[in-house]
Amino acid sequence: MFKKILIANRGEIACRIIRACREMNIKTVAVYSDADARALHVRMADEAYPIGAAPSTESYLRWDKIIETAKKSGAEAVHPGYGFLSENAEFVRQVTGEGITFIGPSPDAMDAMGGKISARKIAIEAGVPVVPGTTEPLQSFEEARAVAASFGYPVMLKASAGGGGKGMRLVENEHDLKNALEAAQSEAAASFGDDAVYVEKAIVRPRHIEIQIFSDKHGNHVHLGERECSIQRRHQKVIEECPSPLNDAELRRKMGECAVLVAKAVDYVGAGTVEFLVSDLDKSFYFLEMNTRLQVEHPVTELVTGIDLVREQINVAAGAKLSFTQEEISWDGHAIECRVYAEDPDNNFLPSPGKITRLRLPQGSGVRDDGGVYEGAEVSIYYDPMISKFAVYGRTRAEAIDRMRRALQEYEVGGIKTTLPFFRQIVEDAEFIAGNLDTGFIAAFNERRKTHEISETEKDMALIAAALAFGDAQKTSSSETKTSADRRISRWAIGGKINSFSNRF
Ligand code: MV4
Repeated sequence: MFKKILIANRGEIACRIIRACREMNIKTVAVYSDADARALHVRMADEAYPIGAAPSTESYLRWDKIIETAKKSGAEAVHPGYGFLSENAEFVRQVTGEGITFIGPSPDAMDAMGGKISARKIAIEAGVPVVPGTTEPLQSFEEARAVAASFGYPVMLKASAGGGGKGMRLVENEHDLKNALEAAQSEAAASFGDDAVYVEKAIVRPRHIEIQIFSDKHGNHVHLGERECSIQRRHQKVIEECPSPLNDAELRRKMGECAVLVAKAVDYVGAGTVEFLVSDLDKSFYFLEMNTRLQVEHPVTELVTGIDLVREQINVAAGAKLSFTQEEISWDGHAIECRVYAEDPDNNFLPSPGKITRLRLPQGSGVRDDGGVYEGAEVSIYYDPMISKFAVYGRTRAEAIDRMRRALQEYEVGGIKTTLPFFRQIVEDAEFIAGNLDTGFIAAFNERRKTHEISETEKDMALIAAALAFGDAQKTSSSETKTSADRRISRWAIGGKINSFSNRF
């Protein structure tokens, strides 16, 4: 077993990994940029080394400096976390070339799953369902028209060089195809310098459901169930849950088996996630891509299965067999994670960097906060604005939602704006509570929010009109008498509403 591990990351995930190492009595080495000199992960690690200036390209992406630090500190292994170099096959080759263990899959598995087209081909060969579509770029409008007609509308145009939804176009009928194709090609050329576009059958009301898999170096591959990740904003996950509200054991088994087939096909080692699109209409599911790293949202799987995924990563990297068999894995209860971003939900989620002047974390039963900040810490502009994520756990989804509501009442962050108020609205939303989630949830929620605000404003205006009319009536008909209590109550009630109205504008 390793005696010392270097964490090639920052923020909450670096802190999370350090905690697992501490529990395993493994020394930790942190690396940090100039902007992170006083960061929490630097304080928590046993040793910390500066590796460069604030921009990631001069620090957290500088694998030469990271490897140099690993050698200088005597770290026997490197944990990449997520993002940065976590899916960089060349980095893995450099690390292992120095006789240092990379805590994750092989570079070949990363390369195999790194490209959308190669990943799709592997899934097809493994017998895993993929979205009906062409993998080769369209050569003409005529070809696009013929292929779209063969799938039937709606279809989805996608940029071959794209990802994360960029360059995607939903086409409802043949009449819209030509313009949509030209728009998709020009956007792809502008965004990726490559105008190649392919077409797929569009999955209507898709859910994003992903399967956690785990493999060891002895050929064992298991799945740890699903995570519902449909609540996304601009293809960025916001709230994740385990299990999916679909909560269908047969669907979990089938998707889990498919995810394991993909892991086997690339001789996977370590923690990985296979993403699927699931139709909310008929629960058909389709392979999207595989992430060859630990994911931000891994805590909801840990809470429901009781397995510490980071501990398992370290054990597997050190050569141990998986500490569980597929049959030993069970799912109990329900977990929901909210990602706390330093963004202003009332200003189009613009980043809100600055000093955290107040931080009160939720505590008590069923609450877990994976944070990377502290009161007084600076949130900088250089890195992903997610400052922490908290997860709640309950025996049922309803209990977890009650706990999420309570935790949000306790959670306070001062000095910067965060997405907390946004979660406080979502947790009251009937569609969210009912588990009616698909990838269009946030767009629909924002519409509901707008109409709700309008109806609230209309109510306020009606109250103001009534107050003014009441005032006039009082002047003209002094003969009418109202008990003082009535008058006080009505004035107070109306006055209060007016105040709330005026406060809002
Ligand atoms: C789709 C789709 C519907 N049909 N493909 C968005 C980015 C990338 N992950 C794939 N995406 C989609 N591909 C077909 N054939 C709907 C989406 C999609 C989506 C998928 C997952 C999570 C959020 C999403 C938001 C919008 C669209």
